[in-house]
Amino acid sequence: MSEIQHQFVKKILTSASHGAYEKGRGLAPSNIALCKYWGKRDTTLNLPLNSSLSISLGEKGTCTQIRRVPNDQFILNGEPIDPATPFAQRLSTFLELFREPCRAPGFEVITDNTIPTAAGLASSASGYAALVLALNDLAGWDLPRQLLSMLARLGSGSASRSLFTGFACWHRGERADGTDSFAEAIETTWSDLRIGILTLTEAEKPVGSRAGMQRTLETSPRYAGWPARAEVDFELLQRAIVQRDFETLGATAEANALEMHATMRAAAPPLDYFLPETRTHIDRVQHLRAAGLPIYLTIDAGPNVKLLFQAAHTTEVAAAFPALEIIDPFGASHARTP
Ligand code: 2P0
Repeated sequence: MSEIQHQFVKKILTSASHGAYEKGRGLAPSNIALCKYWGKRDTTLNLPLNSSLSISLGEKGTCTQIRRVPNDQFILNGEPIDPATPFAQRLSTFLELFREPCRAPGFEVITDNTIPTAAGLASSASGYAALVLALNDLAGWDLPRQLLSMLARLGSGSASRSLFTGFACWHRGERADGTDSFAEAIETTWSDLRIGILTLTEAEKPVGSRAGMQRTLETSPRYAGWPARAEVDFELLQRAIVQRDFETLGATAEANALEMHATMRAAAPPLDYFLPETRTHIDRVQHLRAAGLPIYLTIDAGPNVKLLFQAAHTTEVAAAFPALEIIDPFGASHARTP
């Protein structure tokens, strides 16, 4: 990791307490962006070109336990990870930032995901958020979540939003030093909102988000319009949440996702994350809506489709999509952010 990143971490940790415990633990939900993050203004500090807004996926996410050991050891879903894999290398590089502050030559990281890794269900988001929470616990920093969101951001941009349950927004910020690019919760609940997940494949995507967004930014002629468009959607979504305006929420999220994919497809070489079934599902959702069912969709950097609908329509939506996994993001069993 670069000196700039080390300095950034140092700055964030100036307000940290010091406890130093034997073990740390962190739990973070996955999140789905309704206004997508796609493109960076700074790749070192992971600063985005546009603000983004997400909803967390209840109990779907990552649980991570961490302790100090002489050399890094990673266990993912019960399986030891070969240190030579890109996954382990990215993790070790990120942990470089925390060896000195945690007085740890190495870290044992035991991580359990309840979502497939790298299948477009934002596992890097919950992964880096849970890791930062575990580090905060291990070192007794007792940092507020907004500051933790900036540390998680260095691991993966979307991880900044996974520090929160329910709706979260990640502000793009203006400053070059990255200190105003943080995420925070939108303090509200929307009890009849439902998310449906249509998992078409759990296979790893051919182009990761990081490389994909960079390619889009550098080569897609449509990208010039993206940051301003996303800021408009960000505002529309915030208003829709306050006003409980489901139609605006759904329509804005769907249009935002389809614009992101159109922008990616205009890249050179084109970036197309869809499978034929993805297109079939998009048609299906749009036909059902034209026939009067209030249902919308969003799609991340992968082929899987996520539906947005209200509890009153669960029976019709489940009948139309029998393989659907339905999530109640504000359900009573989901702990709220402390
Ligand atoms: C999002 N995605 O807002 C968008 C929509 C995927 C599609 O954030 O380079 O893994 O680690 O900051 O966070 C995925 O990008 O990228 C992502 P990095 P990240 O959820």
